[in-house]
Amino acid sequence: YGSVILMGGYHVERTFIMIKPDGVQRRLIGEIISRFERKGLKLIAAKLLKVSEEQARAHYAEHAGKPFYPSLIEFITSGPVLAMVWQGVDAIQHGRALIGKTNPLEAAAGTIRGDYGIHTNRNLIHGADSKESAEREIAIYFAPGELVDYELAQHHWI
Ligand code: IDP
Repeated sequence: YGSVILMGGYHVERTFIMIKPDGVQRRLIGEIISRFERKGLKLIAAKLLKVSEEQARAHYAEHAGKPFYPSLIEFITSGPVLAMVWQGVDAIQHGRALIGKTNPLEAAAGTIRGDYGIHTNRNLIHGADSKESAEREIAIYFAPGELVDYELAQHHWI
């Protein structure tokens, strides 16, 4: 019954997180995953893949027509990425907080972009910014059966 008390009134969410091609090339996968693990979020899906043109356009549809859109599509399809789904209480907001602001110049030290990023075009990682985007983005990269349902032994302590 502990989980009922601890989780009462909180929102258990799923968020979509992607380590972009620069994060993979710079071998920051382990460092980045470890920050999400230590935070208390639970990894429920992960896939190393090359993003297709079609996936890239679906993912970044809201930016179509903006000056940086062509280079964004070119960059995100340029090499392997690590697509992930993380679950936990307020996972979407916690993910965004771990990642930091879009422009690494404005991202606080201690965030992933603040610690490892230099430029907006190479900001290492993507994180969904709302429940709607999270669901939409998860569906672009994962089939429903690829999300793994399990309980961590630590569950009651986080
Ligand atoms: P987010 O990744 O922090 O959610 P969004 O505004 O959704 O930021 O933009 C998606 C991605 O597009 C950014 O992570 C960044 O790589 C790129 N981007 C956003 N704004 C600019 C810009 O003004 N110049 C160049 N690239 C940009």
